[in-house]
Amino acid sequence: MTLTRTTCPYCGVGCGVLAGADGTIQGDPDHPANFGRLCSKGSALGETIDLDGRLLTPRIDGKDAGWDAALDRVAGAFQQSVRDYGPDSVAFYVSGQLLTEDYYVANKLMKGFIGSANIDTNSRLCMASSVAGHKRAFGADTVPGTYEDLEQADLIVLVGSNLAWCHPVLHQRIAAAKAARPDLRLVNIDPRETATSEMADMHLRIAPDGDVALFNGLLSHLVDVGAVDLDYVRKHVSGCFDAATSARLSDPADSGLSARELAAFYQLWANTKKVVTVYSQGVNQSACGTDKVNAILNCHLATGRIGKAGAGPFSVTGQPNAMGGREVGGLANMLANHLDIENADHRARVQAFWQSPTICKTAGLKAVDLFDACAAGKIKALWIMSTNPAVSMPDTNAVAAAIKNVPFVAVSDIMARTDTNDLADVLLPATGWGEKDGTVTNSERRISRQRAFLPPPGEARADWRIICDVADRMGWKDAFDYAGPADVFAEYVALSAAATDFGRDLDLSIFADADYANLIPTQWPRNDIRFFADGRFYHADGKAKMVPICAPAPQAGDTFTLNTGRNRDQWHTMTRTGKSAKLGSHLAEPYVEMHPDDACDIGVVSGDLVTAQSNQGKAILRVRITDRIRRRSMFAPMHWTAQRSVNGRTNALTSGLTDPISGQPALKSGRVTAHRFDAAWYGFAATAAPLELTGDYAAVARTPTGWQAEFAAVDTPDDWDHLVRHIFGSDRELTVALDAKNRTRRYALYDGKRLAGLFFASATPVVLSRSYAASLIGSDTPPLLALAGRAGGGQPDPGVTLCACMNVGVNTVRCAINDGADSVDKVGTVTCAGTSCGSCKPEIAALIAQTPTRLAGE
Ligand SMILES: Nc1nc2c(c(=O)[nH]1)N[C@H]1C(S)=C(S)[C@@H](COP(=O)(O)OP(=O)(O)OC[C@H]3O[C@@H](n4cnc5c(=O)[nH]c(N)nc54)[C@H](O)[C@@H]3O)O[C@H]1N2
Ligand SMILES: Nc1nc2c(c(=O)[nH]1)N[C@H]1C(S)=C(S)[C@@H](COP(=O)(O)OP(=O)(O)OC[C@H]3O[C@@H](n4cnc5c(=O)[nH]c(N)nc54)[C@H](O)[C@@H]3O)O[C@H]1N2
Ligand code: SF4
Ligand SMILES: [Mo]
Repeated sequence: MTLTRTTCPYCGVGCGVLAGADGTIQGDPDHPANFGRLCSKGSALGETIDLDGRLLTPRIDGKDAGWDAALDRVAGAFQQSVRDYGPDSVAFYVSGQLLTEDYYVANKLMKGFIGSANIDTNSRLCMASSVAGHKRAFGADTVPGTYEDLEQADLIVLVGSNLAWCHPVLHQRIAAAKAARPDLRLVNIDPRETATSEMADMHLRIAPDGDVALFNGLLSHLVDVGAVDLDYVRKHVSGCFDAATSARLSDPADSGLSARELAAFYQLWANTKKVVTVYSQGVNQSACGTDKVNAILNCHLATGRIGKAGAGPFSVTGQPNAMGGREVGGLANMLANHLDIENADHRARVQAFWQSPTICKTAGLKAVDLFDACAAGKIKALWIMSTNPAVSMPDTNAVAAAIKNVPFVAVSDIMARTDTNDLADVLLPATGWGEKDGTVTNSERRISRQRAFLPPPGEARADWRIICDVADRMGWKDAFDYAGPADVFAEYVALSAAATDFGRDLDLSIFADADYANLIPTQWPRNDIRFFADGRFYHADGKAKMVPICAPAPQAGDTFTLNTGRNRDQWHTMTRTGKSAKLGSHLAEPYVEMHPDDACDIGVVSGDLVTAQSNQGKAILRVRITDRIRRRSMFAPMHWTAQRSVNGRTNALTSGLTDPISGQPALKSGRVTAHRFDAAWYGFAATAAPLELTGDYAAVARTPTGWQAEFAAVDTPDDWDHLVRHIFGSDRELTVALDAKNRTRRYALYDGKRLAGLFFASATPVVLSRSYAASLIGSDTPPLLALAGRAGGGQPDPGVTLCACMNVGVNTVRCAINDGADSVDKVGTVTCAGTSCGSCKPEIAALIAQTPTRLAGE
C-alpha cells in the first residue's frame, strides 16, 4: 500500500498524516508538528472517508442537476443581485476549513471583482478577538509563538483552553516535556476543571470573564515587585504607563479567585522569565475578548517576555486553516495578505496586482451582522462554503430563519444533509479531505500540503474550482483561469511581495520557487526566524503598544451562565466524526454539566434531563452532575444538530452578543434558566439500520453494529407499537415484553433470526448497559436474553468507551484500577487504554484520582 503524505483536516495543530486509499492512517514521523503522533480524531480518519451520506451531484431546489445548470444559477443570481441592488447586496460566508487556495480565490472574487467586502468566515466565531488584539498590540496580526517554545518554557499558562481535548497532540508534547523536565510548571485557568486541568500544577477556577481582572492584577503586581523590564519597555513599547494606571482600577478579586490563589499565580509568573501564555476560546469568545487578549499581551510586553525562545503569548488556532484564512485576508475587515482595506495605497496595489475592475473600499459585514442583514432583507444572494452556520452560529434559530429569508442561497459542502444544506436553493458538491489538494497553515505559521489519495467521488469538485467556475460565468474568466491549486498558491505568494513592500509581516518569499508537489512543511517567514526577536513591531513607530484595559463588571443575576465548547472525540457539527462508531461512543448524547448544589436546587439527579431556556430558545440536555464546574455555571458541548438530535442544539440558547471591537460572539457566557424536564417516558433504541428520531428529546450516535438513540417525551403514545415501528422504520412484527414491576416496555425487531432492533422505554431514565445492548444487534441472541437488557454471566459490561483508539471501556479501566493499577502507565499495560494516541490519559488519571474516595465511601 502506498501511503500519501498529507495533513490532518481537524485542529490547528496541523499534524502530518500518512494515508492510504484503503483507510490506513498513520502519524507522519517526519512532520515537525506531531513527529508521528495522532489523537483519537486523527487516528479515526479512516472511518470517515466512506461515501455514506456524501453529496455527489449538484442539486437545484432539492433535485439532482448538472454542473452547468447549477453554476449558471449561482452566477446568474449573484449577477442579478449586484446589478439590481449593488455589490453589497451579496455575501459569502466561508470557513477556516477551506484550503488556502480556496480561500484566496473566494476573497479575490468578492473583494476585487464583485467589489464588496461581504465575505466573512466562521473564524469570526473563533479567532477574531485574537486578530484584533494582535493588531492593537503589535500593529499586525502576528502570532509569534512556536511549538518548540512550549517545550522550552519553564511556565506554561493555559487560559481558556482545553488543550488536552482540543489540541491533543500539542498537549502530549507538553506532557512529554514535563516528564523530561519536572520543573516545567503548568497553570490552567478555566472556570471548570477539564482534562487539561489534570496535568496542571495549578488550576485556577476563574469566574466567567474574570480574565481581565486577573491579568490587570498581574500587571499591577509586576509593577509592584519591579518585574517590569524598564529597558525593554523604553526601547520597544509605548503606552506602558497608561496601561499600568488603568490596570490599577481593576480589583483582582473580581476574577473570583482567592487572595491565596492570586498571590501564588502572580509570584510564579513574576519569577519565571520563560513563560508562554497559551489562550483559546475561553479568551476569544467573549464580549470582552479583545480586551482579554490585550490584558495578556500587556504582561508579556511589560516584561519583554516575547520574541524569545520559550517566552511569549501564543493564541492557538482552532481549525486546520484558520491561520491560512487570516493570511489570505478572508475576513470582512481585511483586504488580502495582511493588507488593510482602509489604506488607499494597499487597495490600489492589490487592485493592480489582480487587474480587477474594482476593489472594496470599506469593511464588510461581520458574521453576526451579516446574518442580521439577511434577516433584514438586505442580502439577496448568499453563498455558504465549508461551514454549517445553522448549527454553529449563536441564536441559531434566528440564523436559520435569516438564511431562509435570503432569496437565493448556495451551499458548498461534502455532505448531502446538514442543517444548513436543508435551507439552500443550490447545493454544490465539494471534494473532501483525501480527495483534494492544497495547503494549510497551522498554529505556528507552518504551511503544509494536504494531498489527495482518493479519486473525487461522483461529480464533486474542489472548492477553488467551483469558485473559479462561477467567476468565469460572471465574466471574469481570465482572472480565474488556473490550471490547478499550485497556480493559485504561486499567485498568492507573489502578492505577498506587496505586503513586504508595505512593511507588513507576511513574508512568503521563501515559497517563491517552491516545488509545490513536494513542498515540505515550512514556517513563514522562515523556519529559523523568530518574530519580534529584535524588538521591532509593526506600528508606525516600530514599537509595540500596551493597551489600557478596564475590567467588565462581574456578572450578577439569578440566571445560569451557559458555557459551551467541545468534546474530545467530536468535531463541531459532527458531519465527519459522527460517522465513526469509535468516536461516537465517548459521549453519546448532548449533555450539560451542572454543580451538585445547583442540581439539588432545581431537583435533578444524575440521568435526568434538564430544559435550558434563554431569551433565544431552548434545549433539552442530559445532566451530568459534577463538582468540576462552578456554581451557577453550566457547560454544554456545541456539537449536536437537528440531524442528530431533537432539541439538542446548544446554539438555540446562545445570543448574538459580540465583542464590540472584534465582532466575535460571546459563546461562553449565555444566560439561561434551567429546570427538570418532566418526561412521561424515556426510551433507548439500538438498531442495525438508521432510525427515526421522535419525541421532545432525542439523540442518535453510531455504534459498532449500527445506531443507538435516546428518547424522552411528555406525552404518552396512544399506540406504542406504532411509535416503535416508526423509530425502527419497519412494519415488521415486534417481539414485546412488558415488565410491570420495573414499569418498562421492551421491544425487539428480528430479521429472520438476526436481531435488528431493540427498544426499551420506562417512566424513569432507562437503566441499561448501552454498549451491551448495541453489541447484540446483528447477532442471533434469542428474544428472552435480548430483552433482559443486561450482560449475562461471564460477559462483563465494558461501559462507555474511554479509549477510542484501543476500544477500552470505562468499566474495564475501573476494574484494572481496583485491581491495583495505580498509574496511567500501569492501566495501559493491563488494558492497553491510553497506549495509542494518549488523548484519554487525563481521563484515566482522573479515574485513578477518584478511586480511593469511592472505595472509602462504599
Ligand atoms: N475535539 C475537538 N477539538 C477541536 C475542535 C472540536 O470541535 N473538537 N475544534 C477546534 C476549534 S475550531 C477550536 S476554535 C478549538 C477550541 O479549543 P478550546 O478553546 O480549547 O475549546 P473550548 O472547549 O471551546 O473552550 C475552552 C475552554 O474555555 C473555558 N472557558 C469558558 N469561559 C471562560 C472564561 O471566561 N475564562 C477562561 N479562562 N476560560 C473560559 C471553557 O470552560 C473551556 O474548557 O478546538 C479545536 N479542536
Ligand atoms: N456554542 C458554541 N458555538 C460555537 C463554538 C463554541 O465554542 N460554542 N465555536 C465556534 C467555532 S470556534 C467554530 S470554528 C465554529 C465551527 O462551526 P462550523 O464551521 O459550522 O462546523 P463544522 O462542522 O466544522 O462545519 C464544516 C462544514 O463543512 C463541510 N465540509 C467538510 N469538508 C469540506 C470541504 O472540503 N469543502 C466543503 N465545501 N465543505 C466541507 C462539513 O460537512 C460541514 O458541514 O463553531 C462555532 N460555534
Ligand atoms: S491533534 Fe488530532 S485533530 Fe489535531 S491535527 Fe493532530 S491528529 Fe488532527
Ligand atoms: Mo474554531
